[in-house]
Amino acid sequence: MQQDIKTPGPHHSPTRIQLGAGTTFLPGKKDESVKELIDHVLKHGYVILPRLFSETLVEEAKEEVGRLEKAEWEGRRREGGRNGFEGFRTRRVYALADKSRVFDEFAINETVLKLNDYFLQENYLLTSFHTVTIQPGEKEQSMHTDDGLINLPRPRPLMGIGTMVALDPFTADNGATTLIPGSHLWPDSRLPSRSEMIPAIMPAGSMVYFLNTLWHSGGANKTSQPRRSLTVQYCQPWIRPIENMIVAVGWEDLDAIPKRLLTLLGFSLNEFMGYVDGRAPRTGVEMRKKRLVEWAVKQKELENEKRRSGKGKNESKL
Ligand SMILES: O=C(O)CCC(=O)C(=O)O
Repeated sequence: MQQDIKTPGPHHSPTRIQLGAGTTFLPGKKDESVKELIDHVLKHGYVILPRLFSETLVEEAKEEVGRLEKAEWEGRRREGGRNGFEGFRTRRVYALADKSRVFDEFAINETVLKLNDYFLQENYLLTSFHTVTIQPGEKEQSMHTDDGLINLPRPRPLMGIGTMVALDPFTADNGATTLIPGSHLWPDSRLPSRSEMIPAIMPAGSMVYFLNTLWHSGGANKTSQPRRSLTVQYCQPWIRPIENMIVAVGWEDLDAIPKRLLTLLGFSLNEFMGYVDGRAPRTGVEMRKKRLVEWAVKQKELENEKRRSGKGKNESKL
């Protein structure tokens, strides 16, 4: 694999584009088929992609969300998240890429990737992929930008893209994502107010696609039905350590590593950044280890079973 690794060299970057006083980015390839969508995002900071996903896929996804929520939430004392940001009446199933193959299409949709190819730099990454089910009675989430933890002044480089996929229709009453059109252009000195927010009303199967510098929030659910959705978020390719320390280090005996070093290696959180399945990375690693051991035992049993039945066949031939 060595030959695939490029050495750092001079960057022949295109000219950086600045959007108002809020956002800058290096434009990538502009596919003609998404030109109008790109123009909408440049002007408003977001675009709604109506009925991007088929009814069949949406139905399958809703069923799978139901299955995962049942597995993860039944018997829990909490009705929803651990804090106001997660939403006390909002259920999230994290690590979708690990738990099911039903959601894959939502992360690699051609139109979305074409938009990303323009707004993000080559080799961008998936940074968040989970369900967001806003249950009846949930309040509005606090207004935020998804790059809020990155302490750089505006206009600031675009760190990533956020998307919300409506599995149920998003309405003004059921908790549709609310956003402030044009707020990706604002300087740091301008703060958002609720009165400026509009709901991203869209039919099931649609997506709202937005820049990380856009002010938005989950809406309040005033209906009697949950608002089911997925969030798929992408980030710039350089938002990561040079060596992937978490994979580079064997997990067999992490306790042998000094705690301070473990923190530096990334077995730690920055606010909530760095979570694994919504938990601290060490907890995530222990879960994965347990699963690997169970898998290895099962493999061994299957091998033994095969050997036994093979032997049985030979015996019957004799
Ligand atoms: O649920 C939504 O509509 C938005 C959620 C959101 O912005 C977030 O959790 O960061």
